[in-house]
Amino acid sequence: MSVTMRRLSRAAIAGLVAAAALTAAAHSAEAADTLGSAAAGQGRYFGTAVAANHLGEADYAATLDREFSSVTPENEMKWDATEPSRGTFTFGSADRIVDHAQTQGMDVRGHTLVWHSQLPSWVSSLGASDLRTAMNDHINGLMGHYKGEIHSWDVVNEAFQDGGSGARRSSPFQDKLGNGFIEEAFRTARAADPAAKLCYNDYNTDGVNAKSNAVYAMVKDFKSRGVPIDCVGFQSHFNSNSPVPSDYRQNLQRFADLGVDVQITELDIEGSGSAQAADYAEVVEACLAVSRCTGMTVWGVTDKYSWRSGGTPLLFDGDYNEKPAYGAVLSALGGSGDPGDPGDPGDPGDGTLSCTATYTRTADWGSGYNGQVTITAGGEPISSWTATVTLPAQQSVSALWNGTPTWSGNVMTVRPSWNGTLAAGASTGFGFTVAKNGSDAAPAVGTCTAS
Ligand code: G2I
Repeated sequence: MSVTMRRLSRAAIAGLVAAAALTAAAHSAEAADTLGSAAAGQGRYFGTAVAANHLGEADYAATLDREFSSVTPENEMKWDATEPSRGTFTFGSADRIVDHAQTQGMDVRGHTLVWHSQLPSWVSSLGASDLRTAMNDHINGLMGHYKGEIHSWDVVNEAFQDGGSGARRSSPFQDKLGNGFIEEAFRTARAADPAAKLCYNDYNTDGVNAKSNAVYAMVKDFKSRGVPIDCVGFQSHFNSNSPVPSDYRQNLQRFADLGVDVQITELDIEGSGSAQAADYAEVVEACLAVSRCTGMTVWGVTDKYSWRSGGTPLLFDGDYNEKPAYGAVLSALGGSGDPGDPGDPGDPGDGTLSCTATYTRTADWGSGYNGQVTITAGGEPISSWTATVTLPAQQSVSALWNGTPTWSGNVMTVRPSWNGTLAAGASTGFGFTVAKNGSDAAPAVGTCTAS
C-alpha cells in the first residue's frame, strides 16, 4: 500500500475514532473503573507500551482495550524497525499498533526519532554531512507517515550521560554533529508535523540530580531562544537501586515551570504487593499534583512481557490479574473498583481471591542453590494458597521451609505451613534447597491459587 493510500484510509478512520472517543467519554462519566477513564476524570491520559506481536493474544488485547487511553509502540517506531536501510521505510508493525489504537479511540505517543540505541549500523557509519541529512530524512519520513496521528513524539531520547557530570552521551549524532543535533532535530520535527507535541525523553532524570539539571538547562535554553520543545518525558524505571525519588514532584514541577508539559513516559517499578502499590501511588500523586503533568504511561501491559519481567514491575500479572499496584493507581486517580464486575479480577471488594507467585534464586554454590518463591495476595485477604514448582528432571530438593510440599514426579505442590493467612496485597513465601545434579536450569513456577 502506498503512503498516500495509507493517509487516505487514515483520514477515513478519523471519523470512527471520534465516535469511539465519545463512547469512551460517556463510559467514563458512568463509572471511573478503569485506568484510562479514571485518568480522564483528572484530565490526564493513562497509557502503556505495546508490542505489535502481542495484539493477537485475546487477554492482552482485552486488557489493553479496557484499561488504557494511550499507547506507545515499545520497539516498532525505532530506527532499526522503521528505516533498516537508508531511504527504505518499513511501517508494518508500527501501523498495526497505530491502527489498533485508532479503532479504540486511544492516543499514540511516538517513540522515538533520534536515539543512539537500536540504530542500524548504516547510520553509525555515515560522515557528518550525510548523517545530518539522514537524521532529518528519518524525522521527516516517520513524522510524515503519521502526520496528524501522533499525540506526542519523543524526538530525542537519552542524549545525556549517566553519572555526575551532566555531559552529553557519546553517540554518532553527538560525536559527529555536536551539541546542536538536538536543536536541529526539534526544528525539523516541528516543521514535519506542527500538531504533534515534541518531547525530550530520558531516564535517571526523575529527581533533581546532575543529569536532570543538564536537561533542565537545555530546556531552559531552548525556551529562551524559541527552539520548539513542548514536553519533557521522565521514563521512571524504578527498583530498589533506583527508587522513586523523594523530590520527584518537585522535579516535575520545576520543568513545568519552564513552560513545557511533563509526561511520565515509561513507568515501571520492580517489586510486589503493598510496597510496590505504595510506590505506584506516589508516582501518580506526583503527576496529579503538577498541573502540566499531562499523562502517564506504564512500560507494558503484563509482567510476563516486561523488558525486566523478573522484577514483576507492572500493574497486571502474567495471567492479567490486577495486582495490588493496579488498585493503588486506580484509587490514586480517583477511580474505584466495580464490585462484582467479572472484567475486574482482583478488584478490592469484588470477592475474587487471588495470589501471585514469583521465583528468585537467593544463593548458589555451584553444585546446588536455594530458591525462594514469594506469594502475594491480590486485592482480597486470603486464608490459604497453593503454588506449583516444576523442577528440571535431574535436580532434587533436599530441604524446604515455610511451606508444605507434596510431590508428583518432578512437580512440587506447596501449601502453607503456618503462613496461609495474608492481608490484601501482603506477601509471604517459602524457600528450598536444590541439588543441581548437573543441571543449572531454573525451576518453573506455576499459577498461584488462593482460597
Ligand atoms: O530499556 C528500557 C527502555 C528504556 N528507554 C527507552 C525504551 O525504548 C527502552 O525500551 C526497551 C524495550 O522495552 C525492549 O523491548 O528497549 C529495549 C532495547 O533498547 C528493548 O529490547 C529489545 C531487545 O534488546 C531486542 O533484542 C529485541 O529484539 O527488544 C527487541 C524486541 O523484542
